[in-house]
Amino acid sequence: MDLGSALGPSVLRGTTVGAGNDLPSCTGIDSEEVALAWTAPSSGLFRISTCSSSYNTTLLIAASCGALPAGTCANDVGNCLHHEIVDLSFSAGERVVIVIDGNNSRGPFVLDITQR
Ligand SMILES: [Ca+2]
Ligand SMILES: [Ca+2]
Repeated sequence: MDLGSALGPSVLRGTTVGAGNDLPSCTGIDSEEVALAWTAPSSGLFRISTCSSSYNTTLLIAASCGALPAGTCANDVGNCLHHEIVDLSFSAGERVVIVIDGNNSRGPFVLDITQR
């Protein structure tokens, strides 16, 4: 799925249940995941968060699908229990892949992408 340059809290709600386990989780024990493309609308610092999700998420942000599993990996990062809060700088028009995976866990997720 391509999110375009969408921004905001709850930019995408979904579930990893039934999404298939096609990509390795960057930490812990692997689970089903959802992979998204996103393009930075402007240059600057952005916060990518699964803080409002309902299971033990992991986040992997990579330059492309071909680059996986290399990328910025987060599990229980950002003082949000088992969810993730990651701040990254992007250039305007930079396209990245966001993988919402789980640490031996799957369920409903809420993805927030906000500019800092
Ligand atoms: Ca996975
Ligand atoms: Ca986690």
